[in-house]
Amino acid sequence: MKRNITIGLGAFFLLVSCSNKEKILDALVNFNNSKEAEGYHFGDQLKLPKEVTENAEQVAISFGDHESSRLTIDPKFFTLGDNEVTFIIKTKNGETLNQDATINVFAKTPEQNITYQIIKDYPHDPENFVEGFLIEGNTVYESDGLEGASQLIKYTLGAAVPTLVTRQPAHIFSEGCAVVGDKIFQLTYRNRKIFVYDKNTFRRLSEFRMPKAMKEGWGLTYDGENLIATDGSKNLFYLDVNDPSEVVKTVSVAGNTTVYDKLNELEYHDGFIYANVWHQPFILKINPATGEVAGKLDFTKITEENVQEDSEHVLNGIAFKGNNMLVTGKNWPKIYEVSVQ
Ligand SMILES: [Ca+2]
Repeated sequence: MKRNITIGLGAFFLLVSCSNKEKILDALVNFNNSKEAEGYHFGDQLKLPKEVTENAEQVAISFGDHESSRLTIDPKFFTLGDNEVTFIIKTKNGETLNQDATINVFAKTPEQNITYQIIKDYPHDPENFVEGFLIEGNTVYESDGLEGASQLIKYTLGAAVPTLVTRQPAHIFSEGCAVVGDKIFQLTYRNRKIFVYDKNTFRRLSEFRMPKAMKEGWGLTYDGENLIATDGSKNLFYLDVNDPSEVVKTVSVAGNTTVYDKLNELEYHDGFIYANVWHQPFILKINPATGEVAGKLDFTKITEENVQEDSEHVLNGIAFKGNNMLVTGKNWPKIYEVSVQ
């Protein structure tokens, strides 16, 4: 009889423990889901539901390689945009519960809607799958992608015919490019190489390994001090111009209500970084000090006109001609000159 009572009690405690565990995790999941769209700002406290706090001895947030028991959106641990974390809860009855969550951290100030006027357009070779695009004076430097079709070209704005071309071997997929003095740097998509050319002759001068921290090579620009690269995430990677296999720092990007996870072609201009987002019809103006999106230019109309034939023919080219922006895309037949208001 005594044995049965023990088993009965054991089962009872097991049941209580199970339902307690479910109660804690359900409450945490509901809480995290409800906060995902709303997001947080740096300095905010995480006010976890009482089902968690009343039953927890300790709550920690794991970021994979590090952990924090402070339930604050501290920039020491969190980055702007989405943060994939795991809540680790030590319950009062000695259990450890894990729950994954996405915590979004947004910019404090809403991004400005930047107005513009298209004042002119120029021809662009619709064969070119643009991955890198910039202009110096009247000379356009363009890096075009796809395996078997990758090349670096230069041409005079207005004439789509290149004056200089260097093609890549078929297995190389070229991505963003940036001019630094007399050199031009060219990223590759998954070849994990960064090529350096003489910009006047396109003679290849050297190559570097892409930094391990970057998943892939996407966009590239130069701010006068560092190269800045994207890898298809929310991050801007600052690379040492003397050794671009070294990451100097990483800046994560987010808007006031939006996570931007696929930053692509870039252009540094007048203290800001301009980036387009893969498969989105707009260009972001990013404050490089914080990663906050300060403004946004909406190019829905020209994107719709150019994307009709193929959904991959997305906006992907930003350059500055003086203070006017030049915008183009993958296989677009035009380059648009935009006067930014
Ligand atoms: Ca560019």
